[in-house]
Amino acid sequence: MAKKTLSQQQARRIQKKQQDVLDEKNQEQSGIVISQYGQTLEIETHAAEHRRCKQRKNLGPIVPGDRIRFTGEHNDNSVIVAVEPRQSLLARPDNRGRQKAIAANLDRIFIITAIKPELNEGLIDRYLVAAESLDITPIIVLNKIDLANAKTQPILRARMRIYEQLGYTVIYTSARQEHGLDELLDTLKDHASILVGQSGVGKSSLINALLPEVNAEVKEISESTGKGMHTTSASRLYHLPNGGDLIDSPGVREFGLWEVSPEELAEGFIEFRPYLGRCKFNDCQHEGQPGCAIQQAIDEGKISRQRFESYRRILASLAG
Ligand SMILES: Nc1nc2c(ncn2[C@@H]2O[C@H](COP(=O)(O)OP(=O)(O)O)[C@@H](O)[C@H]2O)c(=O)[nH]1
Ligand SMILES: [Mg+2]
Ligand SMILES: [Zn+2]
Repeated sequence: MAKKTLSQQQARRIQKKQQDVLDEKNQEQSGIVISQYGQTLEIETHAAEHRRCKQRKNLGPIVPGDRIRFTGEHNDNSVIVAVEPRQSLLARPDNRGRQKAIAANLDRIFIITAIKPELNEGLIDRYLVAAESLDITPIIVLNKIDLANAKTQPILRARMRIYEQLGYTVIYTSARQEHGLDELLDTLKDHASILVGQSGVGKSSLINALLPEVNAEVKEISESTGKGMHTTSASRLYHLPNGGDLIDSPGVREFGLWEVSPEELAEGFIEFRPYLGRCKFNDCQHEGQPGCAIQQAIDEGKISRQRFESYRRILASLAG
């Protein structure tokens, strides 16, 4: 059989195609995704210019915080052609239970708590587990410190000490009295962060205090329930005045526990880590089984009972 050879015309066509690919590569620029509205993405170019882009097919979801490469010169011809590998990806189940990407490349999760609605360690522990399972550094914020008085202040500090002793940073703020905001800004500086926490703790108020341009909707706490209402709109990446980025994602702010396995849950209690895998039985449930290393650590005061009880409660809720 005659060997198949390329006609000169075919060869020229292939050469041209290769040249087109090269040209396109040379025209590629890098940018960061600011926001996403359906098929359209708003990106920021290296020159800090904002641009509307389409995305090439098969790139999958592209979300705020994504580092991307794009081609084109203006809003009408710009196309995202590649997404850089992500350091982290925050996702949550949508109403059909499928994982929906929310934000990329976050490296800090600020867990916002308050004095009203009442401080709830169980919720803090859930958020800590979620952050630890994503390998994103959690920071705990106790907001509305203006509501504390000489009597309650030391009690609150003592309750937060358990977290400080675990090595977590705790920041005391008042969005209302603009207290602790400099410390908050310092901790946000040079990081990509998101604020999470129960409805009504003051997330929107803090975002407004940090980023006046955002104008997040502050909801009056309903008198009867002590809780705020939910609002949702698109997530967006903001640059903080002192450096660092804050991704504001109203839908995810109130989001509780990302899906974790029982193993991830135990790993998410960082003080358990040295003892995991050291129980006598491989399948130890840490519920009074003989030779339980976790139980021994509790008895020796190395793991607090409060945290262990919290672990048990979350474990029970996962099974349900
Ligand atoms: N006393 C006090 N109230 C605050 C503070 N921050 C927010 N609030 C109030 O708490 C309520 C809920 O605030 P919001 O920012 O909407 O909470 P979000 O649901 O977490 O976004 C509003 O009535 C705010 O005015 C604070 O530092 N001190
Ligand atoms: Mg809010
Ligand atoms: Zn055990």
